[in-house]
Amino acid sequence: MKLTGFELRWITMPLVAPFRTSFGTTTSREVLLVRAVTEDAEGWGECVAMADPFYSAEYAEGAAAVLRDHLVPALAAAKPTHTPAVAGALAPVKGHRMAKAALETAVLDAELRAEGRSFARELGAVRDRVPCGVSVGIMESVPALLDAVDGYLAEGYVRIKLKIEPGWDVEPVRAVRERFGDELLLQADANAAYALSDARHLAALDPFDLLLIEQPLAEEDVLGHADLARLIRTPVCLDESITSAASAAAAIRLGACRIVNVKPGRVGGYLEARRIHDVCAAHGVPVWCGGMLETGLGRAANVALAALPGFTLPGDTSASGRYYAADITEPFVLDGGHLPVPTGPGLGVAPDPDRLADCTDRVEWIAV
Ligand code: NPG
Repeated sequence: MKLTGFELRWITMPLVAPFRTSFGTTTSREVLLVRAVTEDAEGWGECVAMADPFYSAEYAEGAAAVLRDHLVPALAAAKPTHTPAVAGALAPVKGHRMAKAALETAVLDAELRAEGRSFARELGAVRDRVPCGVSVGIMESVPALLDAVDGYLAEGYVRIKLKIEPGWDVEPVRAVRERFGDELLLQADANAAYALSDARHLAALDPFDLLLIEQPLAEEDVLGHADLARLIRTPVCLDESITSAASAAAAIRLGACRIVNVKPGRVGGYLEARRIHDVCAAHGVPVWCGGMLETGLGRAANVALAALPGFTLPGDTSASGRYYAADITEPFVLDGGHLPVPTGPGLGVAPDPDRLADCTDRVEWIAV
């Protein structure tokens, strides 16, 4: 593998409907894409950083800056001959895992495309399709929420995740449970909107048999999650707090989570995501694949990861149409509540050139 250069590409994708979480409302996804060009192939990585630093400290313009000024130069100097060497070359740069993940994914995609191997095979996938859940944003009213959930269930989604925040938690969860019954796989995601002093209030979710409550407390508050886990019956799942395999191992040992949401972009890439899967599997901790409103590029890699054996819960790997009227790749379409795991070389999908041109705001080339 000989690197020629990297393209940073900013695209804007309007959402089919606004998506509200405890940290804000998104109406349009601004995505930073990285294209790696080698002598033999090209590959794509999608940076999951949002436009603003409200979900995490990282944000898209910051990711672009660290890629341009630090990460790409570090890679150019290290001249890695294969992808597993990339993380080591980038390690002197602290943090910036979303930027690192995009870079490593682009290099991995190029390497696998050149060798004719798929992401799924490389990561160790054991399934050819994965069951899909859907994340349902905070709504104006409970009737509007029930209509939205009804629509997603009609499309075939096998699990519903409700975004919650103080003032929008017990009532919507109760309404969905009562309307759709005990069989529905249901979970809630707080995106760090609560404090440990809310434990009694969160215990009011216990009767609704949620699969899990995701990231109720702040990202840094792993001990708080361990305390909370002793005060509520709903299993605690960590998202934002899990930044690496080491942090996953520590959280499990502390009793801070019984389930882990693995987001490759948040942890520095698919190879680290696989290590988190391995750590969790060794401890009997189920994992599932999270989502960050990815385009078809990021979705393809997530679906491949979700096909690993320890991913025993449905992920936020929804169809392209959940967020985008027109994806930049062939759309991922739900089939009986599942998405097919791509089998072609690399990610197994590629952007449609016209569609990509239509949504591109800016392109920058960095030779190495
Ligand atoms: O289906 O891609 C998806 C999105 C699922 O709810 C989802 N993601 O906190 O997990 C999350 C949330 C999120 C969205 C986080 C956007 C950050 C940005």
